[in-house]
Amino acid sequence: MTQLMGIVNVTPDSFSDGGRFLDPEGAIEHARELVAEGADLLDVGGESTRPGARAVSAAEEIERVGPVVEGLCGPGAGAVDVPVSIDTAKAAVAEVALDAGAEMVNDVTALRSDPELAALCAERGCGVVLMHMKGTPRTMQEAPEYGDVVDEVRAFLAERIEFATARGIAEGRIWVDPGIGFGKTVDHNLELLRRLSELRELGRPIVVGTSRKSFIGKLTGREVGERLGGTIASNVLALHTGADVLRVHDVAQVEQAVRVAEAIRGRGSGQPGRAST
Ligand code: HH2
Repeated sequence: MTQLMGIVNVTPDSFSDGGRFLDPEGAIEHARELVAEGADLLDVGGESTRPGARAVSAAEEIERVGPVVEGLCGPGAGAVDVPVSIDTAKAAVAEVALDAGAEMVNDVTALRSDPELAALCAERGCGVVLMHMKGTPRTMQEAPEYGDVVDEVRAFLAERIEFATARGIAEGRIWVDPGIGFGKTVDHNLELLRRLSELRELGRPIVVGTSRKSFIGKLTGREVGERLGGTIASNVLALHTGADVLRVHDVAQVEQAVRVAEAIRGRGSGQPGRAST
């Protein structure tokens, strides 16, 4: 059953919702709405990865996400009953979030930027999302080139799985993600979405994040706030070609689309399932 990962950006500059949920109460309220709409897990992030975004110190990131993860993981009234993932590449941030009750680390650099992060994840036994990115957020959209994009992404993810397991992270805790929009042209993104099933050879659940991304804008001419149709189309097709987890902003709308798509595919009862991280 496809799971929906609701996006909770606690940033001033995320590409689609920067500044909307910068105060902890607002972010917690928004996250609770996403759960009510059908999110199976929440991904809380305190640093934008959009091209050109300002780098944030660990202290600043902790200040943003710490209270939100604490609020969502309880024991207070704001707590949710779905797992919380922390979207960070920094061990210091991940540690605070895991201490507060997060169960998963979503690292868009696939354990390449902070040498401490793999050991922390191994020690805590948390889930880990390993995402493909070519270059860094600052440079990634400068004419990215691949031989065969799917082969390269698959080889990269296979190497990162090996890296993670060699450092003591249980393979069963790892999810992989082709990193839609991270160092890819529109055609690279489309090729990856079309051939997602080839990443199934890795034997790990596949996360896909297309929500409101610029390739949808380039294909449709729509501004970031008007990309729901393209977001739904790309998520429905991603689930058809092999995605297990869809990372989205618009949970209610994508959840409805996923239910119908799954019913047509005959892949489940149409009821969203609970996440197991
Ligand atoms: N995309 C974004 C951030 N984190 N993590 C995974 N695993 N996969 C993704 O595709 C992915 C991700 C970018 O989206 P968003 O969080 O909305 O924007 P920003 O990075 O500007 O906060």
